[in-house]
Amino acid sequence: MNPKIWARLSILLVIPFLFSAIDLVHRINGSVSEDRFGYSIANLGDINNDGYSDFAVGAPGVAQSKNYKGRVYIFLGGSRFSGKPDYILEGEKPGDRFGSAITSLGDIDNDGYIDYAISADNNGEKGKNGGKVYIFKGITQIKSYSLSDSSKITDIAEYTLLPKRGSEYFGCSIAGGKDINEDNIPDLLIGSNYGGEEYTGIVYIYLGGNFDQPAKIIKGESMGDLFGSNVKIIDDVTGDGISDFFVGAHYASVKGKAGAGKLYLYSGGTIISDKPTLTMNGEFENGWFGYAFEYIPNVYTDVNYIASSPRGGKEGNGDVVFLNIKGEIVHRLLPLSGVFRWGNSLTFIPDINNDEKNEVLIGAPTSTTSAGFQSGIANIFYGGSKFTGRSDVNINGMVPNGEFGSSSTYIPDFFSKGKGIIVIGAPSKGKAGYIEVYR
Ligand SMILES: [Ca+2]
Ligand SMILES: [Ca+2]
Ligand SMILES: [Ca+2]
Ligand SMILES: [Ca+2]
Repeated sequence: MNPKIWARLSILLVIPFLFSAIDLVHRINGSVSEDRFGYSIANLGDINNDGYSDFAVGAPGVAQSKNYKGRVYIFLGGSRFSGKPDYILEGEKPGDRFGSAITSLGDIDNDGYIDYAISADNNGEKGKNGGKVYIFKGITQIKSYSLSDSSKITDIAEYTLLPKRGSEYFGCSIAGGKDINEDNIPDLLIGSNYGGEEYTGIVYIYLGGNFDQPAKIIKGESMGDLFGSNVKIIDDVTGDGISDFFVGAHYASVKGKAGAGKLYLYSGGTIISDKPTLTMNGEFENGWFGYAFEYIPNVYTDVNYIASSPRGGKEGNGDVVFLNIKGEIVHRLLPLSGVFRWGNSLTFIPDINNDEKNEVLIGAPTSTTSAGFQSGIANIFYGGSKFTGRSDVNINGMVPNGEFGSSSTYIPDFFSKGKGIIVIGAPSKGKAGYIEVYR
């Protein structure tokens, strides 16, 4: 064989193995102690309409902070990535926790620029800890904003949304970017986990880009359920072509077990029903089932969803289950020793090792590793035709109390079409948080 041809062939043979690993691109640190940088991470979509997806990292700070308002760092995608934020936004008042949750809204005004929402779940405008959500359109407004001058976040937000009363924690979760009522305009869900007349927790639904008032409110079942702690809009799973959505209530009682947790699936439609299509129940007292969940199509053949009880399992250090379309558990993955809060974050990742199966990331932020107490871990499982229960990539946190793996998100098309990144957050107790960016 011609040696030159042989050399080219071996490169072709090696490439698939190179793709099976992921590489650290940047580690990015927060700016001040207890900023909780990396508490929330969101794929915004393309907010500046340049073809590359952009992302945001929330650094909301701690509740009752006396001097820190909360910040959101926006990173624009492109063929070069410096690791420096392109924009930094700041909340209104100390203790607001601006950046507690962030979501893409899709292009609600159809101008080609993707829009997005940021919450401050401890904002006090409607009463202490009422919460507030800010809607931003594309990038034009934030270009005129600067932390160093007096410009306020309310001057550049297109709309601001408030709860009915104080103590709701309105915006503890937010989800948008997909159309749930078939009017071709993406919609917005806002969780208020102490909201409602009976303090069950509620979810506000804003439809069709109309933010004057919610089109609908869905309530939890019982007082203290923390219904709406987590919300997520997913592609259609009910077969009618309309996107559906999940709501978690991780403190709900199940058969007398306090804090076992519940997870509800609601069907999108021209009329959205209060009645969930599917209810999944936690099994462990104080296990917090429904704290994290994800729709994971085409990871394993028999699996549709992943959900966790991060304080469940026999030892209370977490339990992760894989469920089929009917919400039945088909696989269970228990944590290894030293792993805590197993399943605190769960993230769907489209195929990265080119085997035409998607992947899933499981974070366990209070795990103890060689880096120290509660340094945290993140494990990536490459999908396959068979469930093996073995993780393919293990990433350890770097610092004690870093809580690496608290949050994670996949950002598609960040470097170019088809070249995405995985961003993992370590909001860190007692110091500035950090994120790691992998490609
Ligand atoms: Ca962009
Ligand atoms: Ca837009
Ligand atoms: Ca809609
Ligand atoms: Ca549907």
